[in-house]
Amino acid sequence: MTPGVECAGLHALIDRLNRFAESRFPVREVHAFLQTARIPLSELQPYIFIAPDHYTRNLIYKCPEFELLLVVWPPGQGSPVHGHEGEKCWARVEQGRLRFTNFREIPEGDGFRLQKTSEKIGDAGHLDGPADIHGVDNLFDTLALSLHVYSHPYDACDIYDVEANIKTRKRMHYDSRFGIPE
Ligand code: CSS
Ligand code: FE2
Repeated sequence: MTPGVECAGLHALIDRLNRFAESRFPVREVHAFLQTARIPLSELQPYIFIAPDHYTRNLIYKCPEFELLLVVWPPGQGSPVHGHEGEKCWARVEQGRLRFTNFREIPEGDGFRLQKTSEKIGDAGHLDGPADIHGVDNLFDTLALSLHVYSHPYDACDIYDVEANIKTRKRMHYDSRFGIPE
């Protein structure tokens, strides 16, 4: 194994995440681990479901404490700006490149406005998070894959209209679960 690489393979990753769950996902340790863990693309292959007109959410593992997803981003596709419900959320680019744009809510009158706080383009190996309010897009001409750890699992989030400064609730669904399309 390459020096500094802590685990190689989905099975070992999930084992380790289950151990982190016992200590409620300590952010620094989990972050450091996710920066070094490597998953062969061949192990992600069963979870790659491509829809030309939206990104797909593909569940790899789920327990009460966390879920692990592979998100598949065709060229030109992205997420709306969304919140992460105060959860601990990481996304790691496994293939291709993604843009991560972070925002925060600034109270204004009875409502809020969104302020952009940072923007980063990540290549394979880039780890984003823990995320709060952000948008993710694939601006590039190759398929991008990212591995997401959410603690705890969540199935609804706020979607922001950045121009109008409003947010709405959106329920999320999986495009596939455990390698089987929905
Ligand atoms: N949070 C989005 C992907 S961008 S991190 C989702 O789970 O659909
Ligand atoms: Fe997100």
